[in-house]
Amino acid sequence: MTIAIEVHLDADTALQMAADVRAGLLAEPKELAPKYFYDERGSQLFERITELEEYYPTRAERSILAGRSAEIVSAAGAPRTLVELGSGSASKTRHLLSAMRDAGCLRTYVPVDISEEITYETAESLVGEYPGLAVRGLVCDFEHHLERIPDGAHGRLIAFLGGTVGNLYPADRRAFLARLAALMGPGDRLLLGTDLVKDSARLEAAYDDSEGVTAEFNKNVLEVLNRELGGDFDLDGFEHVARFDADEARMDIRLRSLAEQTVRLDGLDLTVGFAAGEEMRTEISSKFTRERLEAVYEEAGMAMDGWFTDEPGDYALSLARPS
Ligand code: SAH
Ligand code: AVI
Repeated sequence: MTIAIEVHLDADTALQMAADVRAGLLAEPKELAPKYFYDERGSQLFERITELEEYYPTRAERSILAGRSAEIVSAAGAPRTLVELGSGSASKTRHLLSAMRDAGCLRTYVPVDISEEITYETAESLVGEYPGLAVRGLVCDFEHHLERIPDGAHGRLIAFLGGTVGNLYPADRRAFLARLAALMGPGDRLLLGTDLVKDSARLEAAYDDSEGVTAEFNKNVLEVLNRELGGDFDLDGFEHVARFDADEARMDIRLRSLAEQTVRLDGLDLTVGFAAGEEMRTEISSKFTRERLEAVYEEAGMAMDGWFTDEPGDYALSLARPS
């Protein structure tokens, strides 16, 4: 079989979501985890974000992959398996897959994503585009199910693109990368996409676009809570807020309550109040420098092995090995 997809979104995942959301809504200030953005509509909205003029990271990463995938694949030791964490539509991944095919090493692609629909669609398109490719997908939460990633006897390239690592809080990121390092064999390499620190006006425009797509993406998390947890959030009762926090070097994305209001979530048997102007954080998006990333790798038990940026220096892909 060329496509095999394991789904690990089970009763435990639903319980985990319920527990996370309850804790986040009862916290001070309130907070939701960004992984809950990505239902089918959330994935589609993210795809629209990647096409926006203001949202440069996707274009920047694509330009690096378009120019340097052959070099990356060779530096990674011509691996037979490409594992991709948070694969989504894998639109930029084609450059890596094509470079692996051209190097004669491509055998298996392992997309790992929490969003079921987009993972099936991506797997189907890719087997059509790369004859002979085996796709072994995992629909799961990569923060909980990393150990389910299949072993690769001939080395794996583990790609984590798009800057999604920046959506993890520092403590979660540390734990996640340390677990990943522990799973990597000496022949495995991580290819990590990270957005770089830059002018705050450009960053804020990238996360608050003029067409309002990012605002819609942000508010979609309330739709997810309404559907999955029997909530009655009124999406018009909240506005999108995106600020660059220079001290933490990260975008801080929130929903601000436009009025005093009460929200009921039957699935949690919970009623929460929002004050007028109260903000609930829905996402962070950390921005890096090379030095900071080297330190991030070191504390996770990895070492940087390669550094590739786009022409203006907006975005970086780095290779890392377990140390
Ligand atoms: N790699 C793509 C998509 C980035 S969007 C790109 O660069 O354009 C982030 C992706 O990560 C989404 O597809 C989302 O569903 C997935 N994702 C977010 N949190 C996740 C988690 N905890 N476990 C698995 N997938 C996750
Ligand atoms: C997926 N992730 C890297 C995006 C980012 O840039 O942090 C998600 C996003 N949020 C708002 N716009 C894009």
